[in-house]
Amino acid sequence: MYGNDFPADDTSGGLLGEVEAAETALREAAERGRRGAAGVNPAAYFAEVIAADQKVEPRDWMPEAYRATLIRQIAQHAHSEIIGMQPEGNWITRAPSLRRKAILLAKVQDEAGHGLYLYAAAETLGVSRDELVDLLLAGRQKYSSIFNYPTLSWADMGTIGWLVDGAAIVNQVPLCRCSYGPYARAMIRICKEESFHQRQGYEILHTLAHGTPAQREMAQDSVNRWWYPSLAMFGPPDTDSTHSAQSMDWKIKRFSNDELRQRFVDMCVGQAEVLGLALPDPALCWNEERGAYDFTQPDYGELMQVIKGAGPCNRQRMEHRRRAHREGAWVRAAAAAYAAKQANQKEQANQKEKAA
Ligand code: FAQ
Repeated sequence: MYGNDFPADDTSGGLLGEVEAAETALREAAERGRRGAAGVNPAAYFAEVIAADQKVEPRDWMPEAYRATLIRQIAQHAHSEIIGMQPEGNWITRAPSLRRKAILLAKVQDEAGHGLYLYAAAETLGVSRDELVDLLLAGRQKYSSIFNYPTLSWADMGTIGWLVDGAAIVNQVPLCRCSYGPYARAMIRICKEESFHQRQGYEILHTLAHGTPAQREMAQDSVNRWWYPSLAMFGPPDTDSTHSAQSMDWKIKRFSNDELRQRFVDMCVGQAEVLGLALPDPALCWNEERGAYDFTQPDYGELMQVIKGAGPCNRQRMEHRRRAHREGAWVRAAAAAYAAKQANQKEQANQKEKAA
């Protein structure tokens, strides 16, 4: 399923089939219904649900650490989608044609939508979107390292789609089988949209790679800059990953950071060949024994620096987000006033109906 012989129109390496399987499993789990809810020890029931590969739902008892892990991961994921709009937003006004502009605009809007689904999934755990946004703005929650790198050329729009959305898909398809129902359901829809995002990026790069020498050079330069940061998106190596073991026991994560990174590399090699672009790793070579590619690991020291806030664009990204939040205050106030007015009108209409 993760091999290189994907059909030409499926640059996600056939992963969409896995999304559909997860969707069917979710439906079947819902149909089977919940067993033994009444009078059962809640911790035992939680363990049973996890062991049976069923879904934990918001109304269910869950260990506080499970809840906290989910809030941390889903919030980080939501913030990534919202901050992730900035590097591409930078190129909307400079897209080379109306067609490219319309597509990029739609993609960036999708990212806002993904952020909203994810904040809504996090809210089912008893935390409000406002609280999560405040934590991000106060620098107390993270977002993905990848969005702290600059977008220097139009080719970066192609590479972000191919590599960044590609890495996101490899990471997120297993999350469609996450043990927490609202997160798993949000991920199904997100992965379907990410697949389109990846294809549009691949198509931009394919066009550039088969264009003029200058366009080809721009595409190669872009792949050279984004390759290692994309590998780093999967997180620290398994030996340094603080949360993986527990998250895998709880079936929040289904694969370790290194397993997913390897899948991504194995998927990209064949795709780079079709593009006619080189991956910037002289050590990349097929290992017959492992049935996988050997590759140079990203610089994890750099990843930690970026996570701590010292990446090339961390300051700029956060300043922009804080400014946008400040400048959007009147929109939030207007929306709240409108909602209150509507609720008031509805209440008055109800009372009138009762009195009549
Ligand atoms: N960046 O113990 P682990 C996208 C932190 S969405 C920043 O391995 P875990 C769509 C980690 O939080 C991209 N921080 O952690 C798009 C933890 O810190 P803490 C976002 C990172 O959670 C495309 C510490 O390091 N995707 O791209 C990173 O088990 C194009 C130790 O790490 C998701 O969020 C990193 N790269 O595994 C949008 C997917 N890696 O909290 C726009 C969901 C690690 O202890 C344009 N998240 N850290 O202080 C996950 O799958 C996981 O959270 C991992 C990390 C795999 C990211």
